[in-house]
Amino acid sequence: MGIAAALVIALGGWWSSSILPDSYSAATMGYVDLGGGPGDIATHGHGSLAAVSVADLVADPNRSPDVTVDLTARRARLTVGAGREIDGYTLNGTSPGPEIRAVVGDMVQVTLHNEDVSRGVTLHWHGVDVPNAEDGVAGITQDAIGIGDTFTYRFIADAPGTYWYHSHQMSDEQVVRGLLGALVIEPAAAQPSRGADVTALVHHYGGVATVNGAEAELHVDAAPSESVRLRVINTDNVTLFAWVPEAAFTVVAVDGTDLNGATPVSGRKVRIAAGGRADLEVTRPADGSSLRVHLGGAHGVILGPGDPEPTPVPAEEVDLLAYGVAAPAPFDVDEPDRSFDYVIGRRWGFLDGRPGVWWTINGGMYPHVPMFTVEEGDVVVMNIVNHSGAVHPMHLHGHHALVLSRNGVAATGSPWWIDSLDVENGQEYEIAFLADNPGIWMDHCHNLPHAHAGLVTHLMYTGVTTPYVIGGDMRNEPE
Ligand SMILES: [Cu+2]
Repeated sequence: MGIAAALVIALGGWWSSSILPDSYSAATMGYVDLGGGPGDIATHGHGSLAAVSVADLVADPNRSPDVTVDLTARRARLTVGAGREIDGYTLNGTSPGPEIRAVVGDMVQVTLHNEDVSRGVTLHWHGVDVPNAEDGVAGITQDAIGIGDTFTYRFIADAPGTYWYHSHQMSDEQVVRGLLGALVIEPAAAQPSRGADVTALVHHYGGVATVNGAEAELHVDAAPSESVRLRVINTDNVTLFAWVPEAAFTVVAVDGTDLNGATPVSGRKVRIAAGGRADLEVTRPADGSSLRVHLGGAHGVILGPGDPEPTPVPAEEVDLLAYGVAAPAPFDVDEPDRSFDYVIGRRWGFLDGRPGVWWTINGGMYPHVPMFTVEEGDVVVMNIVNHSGAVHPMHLHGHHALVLSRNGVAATGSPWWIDSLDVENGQEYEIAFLADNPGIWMDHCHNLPHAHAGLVTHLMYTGVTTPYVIGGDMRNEPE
């Protein structure tokens, strides 16, 4: 056999091994990675005699809701920019959908109805560590909701902070086209008022930058010396930088968790990863001038009247690794039960039969990727390494992780809890989390085209199975 023929055969084998079946269980994809902990590789995704279905991992079914929301998803022509229109989606007739507000401890119940979205819809509660059955991932925690059908999500709003919701069926297409909204969980006790509490949800529609759906500055009627808590939500696929000219501002929370001992900064920008949030405390100057808060290059928020002059983006970032005051971790990060590597690369190969240069995880291409496998109660350390040539906003569902180090430099600031972490090319982040929320959880890049191109794997608890499949009759396609 000639070299050329051998090459064709080898390439054919490589190609055919990349083809995904019409339907498959996410629980059995890839290979088991036990991270140095105990476990039985043979039961991969097939559970055990005592298997628990993701569908049974719900919030207390006997508790009545404190917040009840009905949302209807529809196809729509969205007006963007000066009279331009794009094909998109609305929730209750708008995009973003209505902001959902709850108080910590509330039982939130959201019924989602699909009026006419042919490929089906779901909602994922980004940053809220909901029970697994409520996570909204088509093909893993539920089937996509077909036309005319409804699905009810129920979860306890257990941590005050800034979150958002978005579809996790064909998310690469549905999120960018508008199936999303803000979710704010307020602290329990009426805290001493520090001024207005304002949400600024940033999203690009058809390439047009918007704040809360409008292609314009968001004006906040703040008095001189008044402080505003600005909840910035980055719903786009790329990093958002926020900055305030000269004036000091404080980064009071990141990804739904207040920072400890945060102090005012000036002349710096704040990085908000795709999917991430930052709560900024900004104060209108005492002299009565208005203040412009930049959210990316296009629009932002103006405290006070008028249209203050834009200012260039600062070169320096607020470094959250050393910002604020340290505090002990709630679990022993020095003695993890499991340690995983999540090494992101890029090389030539086949993804579902398509040749190209695709992302890799620990050297393998989707679906030949690790299934990070844990037991409930484990302390888990994950080392995320990126040498793929691009930045990746990494998002683990169902858990918040504590940043331990970056490029070998230990964190010295406030505990920095993340659910969406920008890992730049050449960077290495060590994070830790407590495995306290059983289920099968996506652990993926939130630059959604990257996820669609295979930058996806899962965290699975032993003994948990899913009755849902990727593909299948409902054509579930979470990315
Ligand atoms: Cu990415």
